[in-house]
Amino acid sequence: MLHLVAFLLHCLPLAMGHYDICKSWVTTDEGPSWEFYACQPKAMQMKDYVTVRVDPPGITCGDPPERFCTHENPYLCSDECDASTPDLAHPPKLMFDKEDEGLTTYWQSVTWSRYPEPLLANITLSWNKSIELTDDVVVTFEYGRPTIMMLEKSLDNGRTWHPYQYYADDCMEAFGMPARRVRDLSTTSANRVICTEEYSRWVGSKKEKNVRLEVRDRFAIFAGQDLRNMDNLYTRLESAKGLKDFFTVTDLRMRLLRPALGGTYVQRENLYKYFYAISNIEVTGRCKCNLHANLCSFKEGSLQCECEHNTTGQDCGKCKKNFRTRSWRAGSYLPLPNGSPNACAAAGSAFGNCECYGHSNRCSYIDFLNVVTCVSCKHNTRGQHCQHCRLGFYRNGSAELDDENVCIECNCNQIGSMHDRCNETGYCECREGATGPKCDDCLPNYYWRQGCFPNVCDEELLICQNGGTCYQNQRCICPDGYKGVLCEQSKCDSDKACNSASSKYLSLTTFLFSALVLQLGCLVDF
Ligand SMILES: *[C@@H]1O[C@H](CO)[C@@H](O)[C@H](O)[C@H]1NC(C)=O
Ligand SMILES: *[C@@H]1O[C@H](CO)[C@@H](O)[C@H](O)[C@H]1NC(C)=O
Ligand SMILES: *[C@@H]1O[C@H](CO)[C@@H](O)[C@H](O)[C@H]1NC(C)=O
Ligand SMILES: *[C@@H]1O[C@H](CO)[C@@H](O)[C@H](O)[C@H]1NC(C)=O
Ligand SMILES: *[C@@H]1O[C@H](CO)[C@@H](O)[C@H](O)[C@H]1NC(C)=O
Ligand SMILES: [Ca+2]
Repeated sequence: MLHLVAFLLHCLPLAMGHYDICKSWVTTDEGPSWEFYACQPKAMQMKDYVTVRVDPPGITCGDPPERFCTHENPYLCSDECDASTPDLAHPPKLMFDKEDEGLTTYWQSVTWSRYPEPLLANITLSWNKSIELTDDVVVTFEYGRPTIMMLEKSLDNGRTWHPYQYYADDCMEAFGMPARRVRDLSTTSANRVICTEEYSRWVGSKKEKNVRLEVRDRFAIFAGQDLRNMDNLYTRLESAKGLKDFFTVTDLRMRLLRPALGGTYVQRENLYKYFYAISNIEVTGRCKCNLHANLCSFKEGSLQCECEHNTTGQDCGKCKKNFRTRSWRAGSYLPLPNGSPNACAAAGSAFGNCECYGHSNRCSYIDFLNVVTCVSCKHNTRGQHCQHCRLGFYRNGSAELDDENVCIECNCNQIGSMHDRCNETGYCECREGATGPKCDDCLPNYYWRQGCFPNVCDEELLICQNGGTCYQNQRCICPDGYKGVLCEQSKCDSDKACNSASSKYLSLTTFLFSALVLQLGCLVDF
């Protein structure tokens, strides 16, 4: 018996916080049943599942063939890179291959023949799947590490990018940032993006080849050296905002900004020794499955969580059909040691038949109506089952009823529309003169000015007269001497004291005309 206790005591800490099983068959007082736990897949070598892209095109050496030499042997430039000869080619895939013992294989860039134009290269690693880093990212450079580079990450399959870490032999000069070390970060700054000088200084190309993103050292801030106190790390990952996301990526991008210089300034007369060469990129991580899967498989070219807890999706990010009584939630590492599965529940399992399509976690019984109804419908839904859209929203035709995007805001133009409701296809009800789905346009012959107003003037029917010009359909700008909405009225007709230039001219013509009439009158008289 004592032995058994000792055995259990010994084993318990090991079993703690592993999160490696999603469920187990247990016997309780009410008979045997499944018990569910938060679970996650094992960490893997993620380089086996990566697709790589090297930019710009033509940055890989060997096409055309090119000579190069090393910082150690700068005057023996007899090495050759030739893409058409397998032994002399250095394609990108050699950053991820399994190397035979003693044989280093590497991707290599062209040399810096265009100096002083910078030698820039991007290496983008994509997984088409969110993964959580569990160990350092280690990039191995042959022939010296870059003197300036940076690492970027994406969380949305490459749509947006964020800096991850900066590397330079002089951080202030290269990036305007003070040099920091991850070891000096504290619990409140564990997810800070830093610039480090540790991996960029010249120490000889054979001595130190690796550039790291220190994931372990950041974990150690919480879990201690040797990562003994993982429970504390898991607790922090749940509670510290942004910490989990810091270690999550779908893509990584290395931006190589300046190659190794051999510890001195650039020697223009021998540019054959400046280039990048990477023999290995180690990325250790696990599929992000939101603690709903302990297996992740590679299917049809993509990683995919094998979801449990009645969840589904590439990251187990939603509930399976017919299991959407509650909103989906990620599993939690807490409480220790087994966490909470936060499983999706079948319709009808909680409150009779009250389906809320995943827009509410709560139902309530309304006594006098004798109905069960969903409470606090989210995602802009309303109704007994959260099956309608709130006022001012309309149904998204391409979304299922249990989709978070099921209701789309009407977005009616406040001035152009009668109210902020819209019909089932998103059309708002417009005030007179306004048009367009959102009533933010004007009908022909109307102009927009805090609403639609009928044109005062235009180029067709309501043309400004007497040389007037139409200002934004709002009014005619009349020349001197004319007035009226369309400048149709001469000021002289009503105003006896015409003293502008044009009215003088007019009076002159009137005078001449009268004189002519007088003369004609004389002629007729004869
Ligand atoms: C590398 O990627 C960045 C964006 O992350 C882009 O601005 C830059 O132009 C790229 N450089 C090359 C050489 O393709
Ligand atoms: C990315 O993964 C999704 C989901 O597995 C898949 O449908 C899609 O085809 C993949 N895209 C690429 C470019 O591999
Ligand atoms: C998921 O649904 C199945 C029925 O299809 C049920 O047997 C199982 O217990 C459910 N799992 C969880 C975690 O709720
Ligand atoms: C409608 O729903 C689909 C599916 O979820 C979503 O991709 C799309 O963005 C939604 N449309 C709008 C306008 O929100
Ligand atoms: C919504 O209103 C627009 C414009 O009045 C109309 O074309 C459309 O058919 C209406 N949709 C529905 C579902 O009534
Ligand atoms: Ca290699």
